[in-house]
Amino acid sequence: MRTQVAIVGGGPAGLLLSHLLHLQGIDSVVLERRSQEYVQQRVRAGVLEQGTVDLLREVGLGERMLAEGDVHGGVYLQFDDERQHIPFQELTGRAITVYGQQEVVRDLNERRRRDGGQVLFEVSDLSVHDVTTEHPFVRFTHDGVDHELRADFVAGCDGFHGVCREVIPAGVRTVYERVYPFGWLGILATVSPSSDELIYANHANGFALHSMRSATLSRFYLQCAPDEPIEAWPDERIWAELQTRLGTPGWTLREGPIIDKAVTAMRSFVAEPLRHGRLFLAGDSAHIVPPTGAKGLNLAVFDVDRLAGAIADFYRTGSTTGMDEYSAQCLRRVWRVQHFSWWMTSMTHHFGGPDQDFERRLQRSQFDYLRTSPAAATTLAENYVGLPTR
Ligand code: FAS
Ligand code: PHB
Repeated sequence: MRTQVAIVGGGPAGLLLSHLLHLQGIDSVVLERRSQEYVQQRVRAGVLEQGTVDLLREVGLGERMLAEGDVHGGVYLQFDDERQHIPFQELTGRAITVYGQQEVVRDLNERRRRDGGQVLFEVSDLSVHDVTTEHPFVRFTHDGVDHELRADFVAGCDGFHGVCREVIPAGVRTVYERVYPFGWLGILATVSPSSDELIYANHANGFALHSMRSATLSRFYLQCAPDEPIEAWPDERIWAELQTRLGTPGWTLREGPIIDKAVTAMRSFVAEPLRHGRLFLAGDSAHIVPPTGAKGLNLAVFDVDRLAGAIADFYRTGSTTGMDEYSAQCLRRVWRVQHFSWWMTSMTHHFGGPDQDFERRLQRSQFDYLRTSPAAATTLAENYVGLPTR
């Protein structure tokens, strides 16, 4: 098989890259390990930055997002039972859109199918070769048949647990990592949201987040132990803890059937560089942020927007400038987002340890500063809605 760009991974990064390249008349093949059903039902991100929304609309993927997504002009921060609003729209003129990652992935798959794109699901035994030559290739098995896909470039969009990052030799790759002493219990419930916008709460029992997917589907997260067995969280305990951590006088949290729950570990991770010869990493294959800043998906979109532009330049003009600058350009945004996500996590979670009382006093002061200082609130707002991407 032959193509121009071999894309490993059919998550949001890989599919969007394939679409952006298609719009520039560039061929690609997407190789995905899981089934289409699995990739489209996997509950992950829910918040789209202004820049992500603008890009998806520009490239013809805005129809359902604009019709079904929910535009939020702010977010609530809560310390114990004190809740305050951070008005993004007022402070920055920009907003976020709440629209599930599964929906974005579904729209992308539908559009690739409509445009005759090649997305192969359930591939296995995938390996990447010769990325430091002009003729890289990917070996894989599909429907029991072994294949060799030759390409000009390989895009590693295979997430944190993929194979592409490991292709960059240890001597070339530098890893920066922080693993947090807690995880998130993520819950999906068929009950209408009890808030018009997201609530991030720092309670003495730990962090809690009230998010949503639609007028009938709510999403919640609770700070828990990183390796917490899901059996430790029967539905009654989940609702009791959500009532406690999100509770504030005069406000009621509606309860309903829980249809999905899973525990996610929390880490900050960056692997540098994002390019090795003709292999380019994008999205979670190169960087992971704790989801407190709602940035992972948005960062993946930023990467592939940059990568598609760089590859299109090469085919159009022969220039390698965009490709040569790709890693540095992405890393500038990656580290800004890493800082913001770590800061949001540090401000709202319990780290335990001997000085946790001192830590909590600091968190309290941060909360009060955000309430009283427009400058501080603007810092949070402009990072949360996403700094301009162009
Ligand atoms: P993905 O992991 O989504 O996709 C990689 C794809 O590659 C997968 O489909 C995988 O099956 C495939 N793959 C892996 N190895 C392969 C191989 N060897 N061969 C072929 N295919 C292979 N981000 C936010 O912005 N907001 C949030 O609220 C948020 N919540 C999250 C909740 C959870 C539980 C998790 C885990 C992540 C969350 N994130 C959130 C981050 C998430 O959205 C990621 O940033 C986003 O999925 C990144 O997209 P990709 O880089 O495409 O990686
Ligand atoms: C979500 O809706 O899943 C979500 C929202 C905000 C976050 C993390 C997750 O910070």
